Order: sequence, then structure tokens, then C-alpha cells
Amino acid sequence: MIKFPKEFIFGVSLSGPQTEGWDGKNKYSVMDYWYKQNKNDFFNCVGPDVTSNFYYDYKEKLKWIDEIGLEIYRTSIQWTRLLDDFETLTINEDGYNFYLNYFKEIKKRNIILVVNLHHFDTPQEILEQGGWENKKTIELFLGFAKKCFELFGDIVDEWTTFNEPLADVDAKYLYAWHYPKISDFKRSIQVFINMIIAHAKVVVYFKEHFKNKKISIILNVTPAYPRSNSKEDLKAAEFKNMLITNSQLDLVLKGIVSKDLIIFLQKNNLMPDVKDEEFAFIKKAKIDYLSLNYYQPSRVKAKESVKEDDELMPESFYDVYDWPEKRINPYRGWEIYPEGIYDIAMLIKNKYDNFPWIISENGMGVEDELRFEKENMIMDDYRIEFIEEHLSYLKKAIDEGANCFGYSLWTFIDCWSWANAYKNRYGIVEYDLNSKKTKIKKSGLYFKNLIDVKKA
Ligand code: BGP
Repeated sequence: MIKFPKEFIFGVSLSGPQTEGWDGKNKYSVMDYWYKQNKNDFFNCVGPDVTSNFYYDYKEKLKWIDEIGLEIYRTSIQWTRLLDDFETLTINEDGYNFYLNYFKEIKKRNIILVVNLHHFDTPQEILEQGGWENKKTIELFLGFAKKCFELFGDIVDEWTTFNEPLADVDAKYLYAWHYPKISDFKRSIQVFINMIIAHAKVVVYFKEHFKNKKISIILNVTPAYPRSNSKEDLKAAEFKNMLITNSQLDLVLKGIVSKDLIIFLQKNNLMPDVKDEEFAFIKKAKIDYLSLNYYQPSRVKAKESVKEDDELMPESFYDVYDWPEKRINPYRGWEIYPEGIYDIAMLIKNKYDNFPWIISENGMGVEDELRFEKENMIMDDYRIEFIEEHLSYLKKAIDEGANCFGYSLWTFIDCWSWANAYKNRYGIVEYDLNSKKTKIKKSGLYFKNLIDVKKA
């Protein structure tokens, strides 16, 4: 068992749309709407109305916080559950009471409560008015954030603005995996930067009004590795890192866009519309720490051939490399590469002034876990191994001076995974969709032990 320093914190991350369940009384988020339109897009046709029933039985579920001894708990407020009107900020009483009581119940425990404001769940009504392509959405989001701070500022310990804005953009505006299923590189960049402007405006407001509280943003980082050390392959990896990792870190930590990225955007007619006064917010927004989600690396090689009439995409500048030696989680199709966590830590240490950060998601989704059940417990040794391997690389980085202060696992209790619904389970606590009962998995006991050893 790896022993972490006492001040290092362990916990879990969740999100509103993936855990609460939706009783149909509120406005639709894009996910709710997508499901209403096309249930067949979702594994076994299970939608956001079901999820893990927290809306009704969070009290019972929170007992696992005590059982496991968790130290940090992150969830999100659904914009559509809290508000009935996004312009006038009229509160939905049921939604408000739910969050108030849920957060109070969490805070009865000695645990840090982190609340996120956007987890892929833009209101459908706002999407129909242009969504994040429309600058007005930035102001609506700021209004929503202010309302959340006003209503829950006393209870919530720390806030985060967005979860994985880049993943949201990739899924909805670049690779068309999620509704509204758009594939347009230029539009995706505009959506992304508008989210970053919204993040910045919220942070600036927050820091002016809540001087002693902390705020962060959750970014997904997938470091890119080249096929070989050839000049061309190295260039491909460098390009991808510039586009997806450094671009995000530069914006939120330094308030800058690199020269190379500007040249690339200009040359390819991808420059988004950002006014000087909007960029001033990005420069001014100082988060207290960074939250990073790490699941998998990416592997690239030099572009082999370019066709003139191909649609412009990030892959127009590199090819995806299928590394024959990779280890893979076959259920999700993601490579398992724990070394990646060490490389991220070193990147932050060496290029971003060793800014403080937390692993805010890392985990493994596996299908049909009941086949691993023995004596009434899911023996998820693969998950324990996954966590342990990632933690050992994280520990190595910390021993070498990385400024990472915690690890928050995805996830607590099995939850709804967007279009994959309940196909892959990520929890250290099992959720039975039929009986609605929960049960600890072997990985839950492992996590408990990890925390106990650290505290001892
Ligand atoms: C992250 C999201 C989480 C969660 C996780 C696992 O990108 O922030 O919400 O879903 O990925 O991915 P998935 O559920 O798609 O398997």
C-alpha cells in the first residue's frame, strides 16, 4: 500500500446529471432533450431521467462517505434543476431545496465539498438560442454562477466553473458524438473560447466577492506521445500538445495564447472572435488551484497523406497512432498509461511554475461487473490495480517536487455515463439499477484502507 503525506486528500468526483435522476419537472438540459429525441442513442435506452436516484435517496447513499472515510466530494449543480428562468434567475423551489439539503447533509461530515457549475449540461433553451456560440450565454452563465454563490456560498467549500470544456466541445461540436452532433473545427474553437471567457468572468467576480474561498476549473489533459523520435513524429506530438494541452493551461494559468497557436489559427482561418475586453478577463482570472482529469494518453504520428478536399480537422495535421504495445481497457477503448500522470505533473512543475493542482478525475469503467462477484461483493481487482498504478506514478512525481495535493476518483457510486448509460461501471460502490440498492466493492475497501494508512 502506497503511503501519501497526511495533508494529501483523497475523495470522489460525481456530477449532477449523472447521479441525480430527473423527474421531468424542470427545464431540459441538452442531455434531457437528446434523450427525449432519440432514446436509441443511449445504451439499453437508459436516459438521464433514471441515473442513480440521488435526488430521492442521497441521504442513504452518503453513508458510504463515512464508511470509506472520504475527504473530498465533488458534484455539480444542474443549471436546469436550479433555475426555472435563465434570464430572470427565477429559482425552482424543488431544485433549490434539493441542493440545499443535499449539501447540508454532505457537510455534516468532515469533508471538503466542491461544487461545479457546468458538467456538459447546458440548458436546451439556451442551446436553441445559439448556445455557447452566442456571447449572451456567457452573461447567462455568470448570472447562474452568482445565484449559486448567493444561495450556497455559506455551505460550499470550493467551487469549479466548468468540467472539461474541451471534452464538451469535442463531443458536441467537433466529433459529433453528442447532441447537437456538429462537426466544425472553427465553431468548436469559438465555443471553447466562449466557455473560457465565461469561466474567467465568473472567477473575477468570485475573487472580488469571496476573498477567502477557493475556485478552480476542471480540465481534461491527454498528453500526446509520438510514434518515434523522428522529426516528423515529434512535430506531430508537439502540434497536438500545443492544440489540446498547452492551449488550455496557457489560457487558465497564464492568461496567454502561444505565438505558435496564433499563427496556426490565423493560417487556417480558425481565429475565434474574442474582444480585447473579454481577453482582459482571461488575463485577470486567477484560480486558486487547477483540477485535472486524466484517463488516457493520445498517440500520434506524422500525417501520411492529405487530401485537398478533406474537411479541416485537428487530424488534418497528424495521424492517430495505434501503438501495438498499448494496454487497453477494452470496455471503454481507452489506453491505460499510468506514466501519463507523472508526465502531466512534470509539465505543470516545469512549465507552469509548479502551480497547485489536484487529480479531479481518474478511474476505470468496466462492463458487466457482476461476473466478478464473489461472496456478495464485486471483486474489482482490475480497478484496484488501475488506481494503484496511477497513484504510484503520482507519488513519484510528488516525491520529485510536484505540487499535487489530492486525488479525487471517478467515481463514488456507479453512475450514468452519457450515451454509454450504465454500460461501464466506474464506482467503488455498486449500484443496482433495479433494486436501487448500493453495496461496497472490493475497490471501496481498498480506497478506505489507502486513506486509513495515510492518516495513521
Ligand atoms: C469524464 C467526465 C465524466 C465521466 C468520465 C468517464 O470525461 O468528466 O463525467 O463520464 O469522463 O467517461 P465515460 O462516462 O464517458 O466513460
